[in-house]
Amino acid sequence: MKMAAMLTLHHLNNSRSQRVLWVLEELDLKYEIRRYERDPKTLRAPSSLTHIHPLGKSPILEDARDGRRDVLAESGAILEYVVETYGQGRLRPQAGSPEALKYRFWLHFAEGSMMSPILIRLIMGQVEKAPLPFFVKPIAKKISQTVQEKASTPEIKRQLDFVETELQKTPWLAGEAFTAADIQMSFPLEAAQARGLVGERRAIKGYLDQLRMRPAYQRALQAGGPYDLNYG
Ligand SMILES: N[C@@H](CCC(=O)N[C@@H](CS)C(=O)NCC(=O)O)C(=O)O
Repeated sequence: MKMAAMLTLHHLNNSRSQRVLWVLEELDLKYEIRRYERDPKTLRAPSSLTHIHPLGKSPILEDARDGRRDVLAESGAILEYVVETYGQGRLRPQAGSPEALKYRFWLHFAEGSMMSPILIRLIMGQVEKAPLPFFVKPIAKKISQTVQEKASTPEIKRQLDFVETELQKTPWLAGEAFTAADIQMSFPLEAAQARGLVGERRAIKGYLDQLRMRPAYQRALQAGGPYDLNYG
């Protein structure tokens, strides 16, 4: 049975907020969605989000319970909170186990390390496509390529190779059981795949297929609306 309504997700289209929807669906929690649309030109979130949290980024989760109202930002922190508060032991390994160490690692790695080179690549791609005077374009392209060669491409490769090796050992990132760390890692991995970066890494490809087959993943997609991974 769903719990009493107390959770409100401030959801931006095409965003990391999709993962919060997914964890809420996995746990069969009742929640409300407030929708926000990116500016079609700048892709930025509307300023109304800053009224909910000063950073103005999505996801933001509000939880009103026991006479208090908490406003949470940062997807990894939100997932951890939801699982700890409402999971009743689901979606996380037993505290103190080796799996719990892995769980924590992947929860942090997704945003703390893996998204950075992907975002550098995205931004550099935008620099190359920007409407610039024709004589500046080759310079912009050169800068973009140099930054990518030095800062993002080798890093993305190293990270994906690492994920691939880990997924050859166990079906899920924290071990034998699916956890919220898999939800958190789905975004950088799907973003990498959408950019053709996963290549022939079979363990990652199979893993992503498994993630997408989960009914809660699909319900979250229906609830969240359009989901295009070519956004930051
Ligand atoms: N590390 C943060 C990133 C939050 C973030 O950058 N969200 C993006 C959407 S994926 C956003 O709100 N972008 C719109 C903007 O910056 O105006 C998290 O995982 O929650």
